[in-house]
Amino acid sequence: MFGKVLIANRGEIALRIQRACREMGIRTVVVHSEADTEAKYVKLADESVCIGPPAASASYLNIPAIISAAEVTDAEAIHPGYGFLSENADFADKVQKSGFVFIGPHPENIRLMGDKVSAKAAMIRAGVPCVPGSEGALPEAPAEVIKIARKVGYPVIIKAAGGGGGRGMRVVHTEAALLNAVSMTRAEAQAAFSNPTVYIEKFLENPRHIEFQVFADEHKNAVYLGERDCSMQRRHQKIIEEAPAPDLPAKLRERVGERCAEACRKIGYRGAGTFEFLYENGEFFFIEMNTRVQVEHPVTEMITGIDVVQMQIRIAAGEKLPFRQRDIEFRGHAIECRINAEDPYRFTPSPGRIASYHPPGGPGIRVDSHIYAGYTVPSNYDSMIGKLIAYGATRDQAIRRMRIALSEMVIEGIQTNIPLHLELLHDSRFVRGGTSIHYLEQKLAQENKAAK
Ligand code: MV4
Repeated sequence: MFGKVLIANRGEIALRIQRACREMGIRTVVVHSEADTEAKYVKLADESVCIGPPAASASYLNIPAIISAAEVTDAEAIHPGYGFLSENADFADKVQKSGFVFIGPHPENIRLMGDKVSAKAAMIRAGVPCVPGSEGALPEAPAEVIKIARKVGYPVIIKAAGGGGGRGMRVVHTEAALLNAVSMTRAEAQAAFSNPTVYIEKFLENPRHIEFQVFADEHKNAVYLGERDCSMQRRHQKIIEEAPAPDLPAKLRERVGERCAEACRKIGYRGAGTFEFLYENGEFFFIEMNTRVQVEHPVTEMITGIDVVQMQIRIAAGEKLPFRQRDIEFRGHAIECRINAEDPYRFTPSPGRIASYHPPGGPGIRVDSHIYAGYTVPSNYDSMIGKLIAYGATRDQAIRRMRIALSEMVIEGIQTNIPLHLELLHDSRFVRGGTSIHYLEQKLAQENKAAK
């Protein structure tokens, strides 16, 4: 096992990785920007290195500075967390070429999944069910584009190969709008990703977003750790996630999970990964694969008892998966609320000093957060300041515990989205379970109308 790991991230995930390392007896180095000098995980780390000014481009995205920090502190491995450089194949490459272990997949697998056209082609070959659409990249010839869209059937969605996570897409309802939409998406894709490649898919009107967590080691073993329902989102920002997905038949979970694990073996995947699907009318359609640990990993940890971050570190160190698929049991239900420093209804960021903080507790409650009373939430980064996770034997129990925890949680001095979460935990459609990816935006639009 490694003696020292460098954490190339900030906020709650930096603290989460640090806790995993501690438990494993690994010393930690944290790199931080000038805006994060006062952060709790910086003080708690065995060593810390300031790598630049607040702007992420000058610090958390500064590859040479991070690699230098690993060199001067003699770290053996680098954990990238999520966001920032976590899915940057060139970073993973440079980490390895500089003699460090990248705690994540092989760079080729990151690259494969970063290009959504090659990702989809690999998944089709591996037998993972995908959304019907163009076979690979859309050709240039207008007549060909029209032919493909007709065959797929309207409405269709044009997506950029370099996009993902909701960037670079356009829905098209009629043939009259098709060619213009394709050229606009191409132009935007060129500007945003330096890659004009686009592809086409059948547009699914009212799906749920369900993703499968997988793990693979360097010894050809791969397992799935069940799924998470992340449908409660606004503008591609998830706000509530849960595991298991409400009303998902066990047989279907098994069938799709096995396909994901098999795909990992086929592509020689290593480490943690997430297969994102749209789920509609009892069918799964692959859209993207994430090659990092995800924000919502705790709900998987709660229902499996497996420490996802420790597993990442063990696999990176070359260990075998310590379990087989049949050893993994899904038990109970877990819900995660992302706590954001923002106006709960206008969603404008609310950075600043936290005057007081009272975290909740009690049976089945977990708080993953780096905040404390007196901490100043910087304005330079994402507004997520922590995650509240509730576990219960049943979904109903998890909901009841989450309501209590939210009502106990006090964060003063800044605005947070706790009031929105409280409202959602009492929303009859959420309580019933299985709402679509459009539910929250539709609910907010309704409430806005009612207020006017
Ligand atoms: C789609 C879709 C409907 N049909 N693809 C958005 C983020 C990116 N990961 C893929 N996305 C979508 N792809 C087809 N063929 C609808 C979305 C989508 C979405 C997906 C997951 C979670 C939230 C979403 C919000 C809007 C649109």
